Amino acid sequence: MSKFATTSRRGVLRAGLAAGALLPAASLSARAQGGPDPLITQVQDWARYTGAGVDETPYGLPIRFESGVIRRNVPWLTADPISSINFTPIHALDGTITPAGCAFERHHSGAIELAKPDYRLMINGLVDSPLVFTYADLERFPRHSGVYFCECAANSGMEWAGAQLNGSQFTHGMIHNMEYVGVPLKTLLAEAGIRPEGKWLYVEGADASSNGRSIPLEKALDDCMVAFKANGEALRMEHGYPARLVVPGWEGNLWIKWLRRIEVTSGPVESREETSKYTDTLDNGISRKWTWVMDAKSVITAPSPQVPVRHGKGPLVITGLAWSGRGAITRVDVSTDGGRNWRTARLAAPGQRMAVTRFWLDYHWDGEEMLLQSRAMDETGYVQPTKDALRQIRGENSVYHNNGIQTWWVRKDGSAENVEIS
Ligand SMILES: Nc1nc2c(c(=O)[nH]1)N[C@H]1C(S)=C(S)[C@@H](COP(=O)(O)O)O[C@H]1N2
Ligand SMILES: [Mo]
Repeated sequence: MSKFATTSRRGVLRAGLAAGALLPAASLSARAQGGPDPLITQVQDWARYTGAGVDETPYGLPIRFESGVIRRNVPWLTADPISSINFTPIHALDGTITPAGCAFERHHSGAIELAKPDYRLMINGLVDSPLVFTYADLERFPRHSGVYFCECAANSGMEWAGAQLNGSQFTHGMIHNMEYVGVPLKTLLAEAGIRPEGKWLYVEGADASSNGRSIPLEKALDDCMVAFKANGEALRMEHGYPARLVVPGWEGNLWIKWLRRIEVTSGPVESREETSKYTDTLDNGISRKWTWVMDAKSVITAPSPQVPVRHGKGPLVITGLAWSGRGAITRVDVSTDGGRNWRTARLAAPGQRMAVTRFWLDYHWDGEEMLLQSRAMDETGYVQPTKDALRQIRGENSVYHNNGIQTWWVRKDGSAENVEIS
């Protein structure tokens, strides 16, 4: 109804001003299109009528024109959506924070609905006093906040044998970056009191898979957190509502969702998730375990296969994401010729440790083909390797921890494809 209400005075005024202010641009566009642009010369419906009332969207979704910016999966990748993965549309985002509604999900036995009153967190094992916390208990401890990336160790795992999936969403979208609020794990552990023999934790979730993992005590006492808010609001069900473990810089599999139990142990449990899975089989057939840290990595999100260049030569913004589990990204270089020459990109907000960093390269495109690559460096001096260099160490039997340099081939018509150069 409100759409057909009488024009408000403010609406008319705003339309009048806008038309006046945009006149120089209107004459430009008239020249380009061979006629006056009605978007400039005529009052549009959105200025003629009032818009939606405040109560029509009590909790909003993106405007319908952005309905393609969604998590997507690769159907052939897993046998069943209950134990599967979908991908963050990183190609369509900018800045660094991942909106929760399109942040990738990975679960081993489905996402569970666990209400706050039913939530319990147990700490047992080598502690002075075994404890059980309710959700309300957790809220009474001093809180901590931090922005961290969570990357599944299998991110880019399909690319070991060569270029596979056409889009940064699919090659690099098993990552999200959110602002968490929660209680430092060390606070809760201190409450229980760790006995001297306690050197490791075994952490598990309330879901059927439990996703149990061993974490060395040193990391737990350093920067781990039991988080209950992400990007200001309660965690989404699929991300572990009402509480999950945040393990900054370490592989996503350790970020236990629906966290239900923390056992202090003297040694690692060697559970399924850290033996048969999440180990890295090397060229000689021997599997390396405890590859916890996510090494520095980057990807150009646009242009990329899902984001072709839609204009001719001239100004072109090349942008992407970089991150390192060892600290802050200090530099990102971009190549347009497959790694022969490099230019240093601009970092939007440098210095954010274990969080995603946005980079932009303000480029002048000559309209010729490009082989686009980005190369990240972190505060430890580590430089993101080429895929060839990585394969020399790791062989081709790996799945996890593929942080090799990605190449997009941009053709003269602006379309882009996932390729590898050697
Ligand atoms: N309880 C539980 N925690 C879990 C999982 C799970 O299946 N169950 N999956 C793990 C894996 S493999 C990853 S990569 C991350 C994914 O977190 P997300 O779903 O918020 O993206 O959660 C981890 N924590
Ligand atoms: Mo994962």
